[in-house]
Amino acid sequence: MKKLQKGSKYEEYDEDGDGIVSDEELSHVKQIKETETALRKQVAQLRMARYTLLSMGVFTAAMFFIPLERVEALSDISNLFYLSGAGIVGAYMGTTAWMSKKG
Ligand SMILES: [Ca+2]
Repeated sequence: MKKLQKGSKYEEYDEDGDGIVSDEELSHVKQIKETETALRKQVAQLRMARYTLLSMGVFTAAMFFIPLERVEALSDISNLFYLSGAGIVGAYMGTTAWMSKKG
């Protein structure tokens, strides 16, 4: 009987922990990898949406401490900032809702 090397990275595919990676368990590998990739992507998107929301909050709070003439000079940029930030967060929420509905 063939064995995996000690500390093999494929050990995690032994799902029932009997020390044997069976054909059936190997056939799950692709599915597991796909799920892991999807999960990583989801986490990255969640992080992006979170940081966007956070930076919008910080930006808004910072506005209170910036002299009025600077706020006015920056208004074009800040408008764009809010619109694109809301776009990112909205797209995240939309796709998340759509994906979870799709299953
Ligand atoms: Ca097994």
